[in-house]
Amino acid sequence: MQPPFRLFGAELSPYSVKVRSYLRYKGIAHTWIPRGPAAQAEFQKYAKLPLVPLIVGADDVAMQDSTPILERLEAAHPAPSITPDDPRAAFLSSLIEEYADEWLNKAMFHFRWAYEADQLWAAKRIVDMMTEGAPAPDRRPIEAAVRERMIGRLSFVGSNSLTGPFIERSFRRFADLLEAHLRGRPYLFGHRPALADFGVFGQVYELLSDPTPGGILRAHHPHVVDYVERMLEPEPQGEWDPPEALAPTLAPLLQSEVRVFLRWSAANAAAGDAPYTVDLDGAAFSQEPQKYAVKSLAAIREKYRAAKRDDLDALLGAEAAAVLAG
Ligand SMILES: N[C@@H](CCC(=O)N[C@@H](CS)C(=O)NCC(=O)O)C(=O)O
Repeated sequence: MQPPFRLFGAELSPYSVKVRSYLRYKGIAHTWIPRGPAAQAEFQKYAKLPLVPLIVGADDVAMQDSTPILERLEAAHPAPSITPDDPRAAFLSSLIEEYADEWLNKAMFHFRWAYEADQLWAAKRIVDMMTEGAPAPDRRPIEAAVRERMIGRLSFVGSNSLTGPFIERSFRRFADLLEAHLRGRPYLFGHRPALADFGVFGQVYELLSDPTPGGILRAHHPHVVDYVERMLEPEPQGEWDPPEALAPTLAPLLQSEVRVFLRWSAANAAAGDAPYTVDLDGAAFSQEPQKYAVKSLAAIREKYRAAKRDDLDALLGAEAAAVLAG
């Protein structure tokens, strides 16, 4: 038997729990290694960037970045596939994963570090990871330092006093649309999880674990809460739904939230190195460019070129299709 993969991750990292759920779904043997001091030397030996998740195989080959990690593992472990049979659904699954990684993450990070109750809870959990359960003489200054450092990073995802209300409205709309879609099926594309589910799960798992967004979800989105539970240990429950069956509740999500995300992403890519402002349905959204999203937009545009057809564009709506066409 192959020795298991070693997955260095953090419970508070959406991209780490995304990869962990994927490995569980595939039945790929792995050891989850929390990124604390005990793992630091080994982490540094393999990591090219100081980021989790980091996964190391039996061959000692290390991979970082959750999307290519899933793509490469999927090539080596094709069954059960996380790619819907229908090529339109397969593209939409990649697009919704991109939306989750690059846009839903704004809501996740914003709620965690903009509200006092959420800041205190997240800083406590991070210090728990740093101290690995060992009694710390006085944790308070460490928690205060973590809190201050992370609040300072809000601007990296574009959260500020002007964009905050927009990010929150966008999250609530997304949660309402996801709730409606999941009333009819256990996973985004039917009765088995697709790439998009792993991306969405990672972010929503974190949102559910924080007091403010978790409170919103628990009060109004019972199907989303069940979905997060299900995605922790996903199991196939049947077949993919055809796009025609998905359309009544998936097209509204694509034509509202995913469209707004793509408009932002196009502006982010066009901005170069300078801070920019983009009009998002009447709201001025200002931030510093996010470099990773420029690369991932180029990758999703490439996939769109291969998948493009009229009945895909009808699901996406004209504006989203135009952004994807570049
Ligand atoms: N695009 C990367 C993003 C990875 C990432 O941003 N990881 C964060 C945690 S979610 C991180 O490690 N930040 C540095 C730190 O926590 O020390 C992926 O999909 O894996």
